[in-house]
Amino acid sequence: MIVTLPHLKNISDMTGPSRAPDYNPDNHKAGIVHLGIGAFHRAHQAVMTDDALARNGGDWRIIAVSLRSRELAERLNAQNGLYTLIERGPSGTSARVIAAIKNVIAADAAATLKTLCDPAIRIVTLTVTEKGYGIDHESHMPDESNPIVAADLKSPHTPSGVLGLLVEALKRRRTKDCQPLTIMSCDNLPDNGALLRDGVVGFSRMSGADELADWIKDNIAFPSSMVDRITPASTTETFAEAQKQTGCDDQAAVEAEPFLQWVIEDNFASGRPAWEAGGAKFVRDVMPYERMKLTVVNGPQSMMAYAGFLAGCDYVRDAMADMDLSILVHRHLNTAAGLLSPLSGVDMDQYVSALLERFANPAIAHATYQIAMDGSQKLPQRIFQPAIKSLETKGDIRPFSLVTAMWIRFCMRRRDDGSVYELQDPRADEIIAAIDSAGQNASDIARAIHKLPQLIPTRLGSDPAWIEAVENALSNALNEGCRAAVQKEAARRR
Ligand code: CS2
Repeated sequence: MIVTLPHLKNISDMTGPSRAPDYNPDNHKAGIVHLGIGAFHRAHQAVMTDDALARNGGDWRIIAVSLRSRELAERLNAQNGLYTLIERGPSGTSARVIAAIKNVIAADAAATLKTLCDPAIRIVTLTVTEKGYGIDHESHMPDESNPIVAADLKSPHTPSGVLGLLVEALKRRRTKDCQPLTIMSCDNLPDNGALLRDGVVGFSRMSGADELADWIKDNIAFPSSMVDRITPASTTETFAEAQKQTGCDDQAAVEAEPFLQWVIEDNFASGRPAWEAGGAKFVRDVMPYERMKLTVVNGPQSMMAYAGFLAGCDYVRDAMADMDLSILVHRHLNTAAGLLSPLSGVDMDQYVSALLERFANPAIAHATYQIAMDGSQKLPQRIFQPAIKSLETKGDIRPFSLVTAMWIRFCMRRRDDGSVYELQDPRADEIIAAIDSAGQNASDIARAIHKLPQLIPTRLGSDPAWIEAVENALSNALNEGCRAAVQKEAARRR
């Protein structure tokens, strides 16, 4: 007999063991617009907002925006914004239903703009991924070669991209005399508050609105923030677990590890939810936390993504269970941690050992291919910056040159067993063209990639020791195979 479960639509529909929200969401209006409704947002900010609403109340529910795709937005709207968060740890699984999201705007720029201009909205948050801003990460200026930025600069009154929407909304809010807004990036980028502020101010100037640009600088808060939670893409197993936990069909469920960290610069223009209820930490300077996260958490993840994927490990937990890769993870972690200045309140040894357990979590299937996506946008802050620091302090550059070589090898889109896969990266065409025109030789390929503009810093590309290390690792991978190259590199550590 086939039993059809009800859709998760009302808290009263729930019948399973999952925790229900501890408040009545209907008693709270929206105060936040969130751009980018991916799994990361649903597994962190929405969760802490749920905690804040339960403990302190307030009109802080979230109107989320799906900038490009309609599917997930429609699913969430059909569920009144409700979804199940499944936490999978080594000692078990638990679930709770989150009610912080009021509704989702599905790929509708005009509706997004209108909502951004609603005087009740006091905070705009973003998780749009590293590539989603349309801002050059080096110069902090809008990237005019980005087609959406270019189109929005041409028609600033009908924007569809992040910068265009924010600037037009700020312009209209200013005329309406709305409360000043706080705009906060939650993406894995260093100094993400300053990056976004400079991008928004720069866009405003480039569209001819100098006075608005000055007003934005003086009136709008752009706090930086760092988020850490391992969140794999949802699968049919996520949805099956959500059914078990809630007794309802939930096609918007997400899963994550139990660990959750959010460090926020305490700089808000018109109030904020009591996110400390969910464990958020408010600090004056987020930068050291961000650097720690990018180099110690994300760096080794990228290593496992490229070396692990090519050596046959589909998930991070498989890479951690592999003797050679696990040696390389330890090496990378310790080298990266050694480059950081001590951070008050953080015991680095404990942080590192907790991290090793997080990576090895057998209950989380974090795909190496998922992390491998968008390497050109991730490696500068995760790998190249610490590599430069290592060079400058005469430290070990090999952990970083290995990731760089394995990333280049990954960009060749073929595993050693001949299986092919897609290179998902906004600069894929350029990277593939550089590799194809370089021929078969490791040194030629490595040099061609180093010549691509605004990718690998010249500080590295012009260093003979760095180039030699990348070429050697790439040559091992090409001549002996990726698995053998990983074994050889790990053997140096034994
Ligand atoms: C991962 C991150 O996909 C990726 O690039 O490295 O999403 C990572 O899992 C999170 O930053 C952990 O907080």
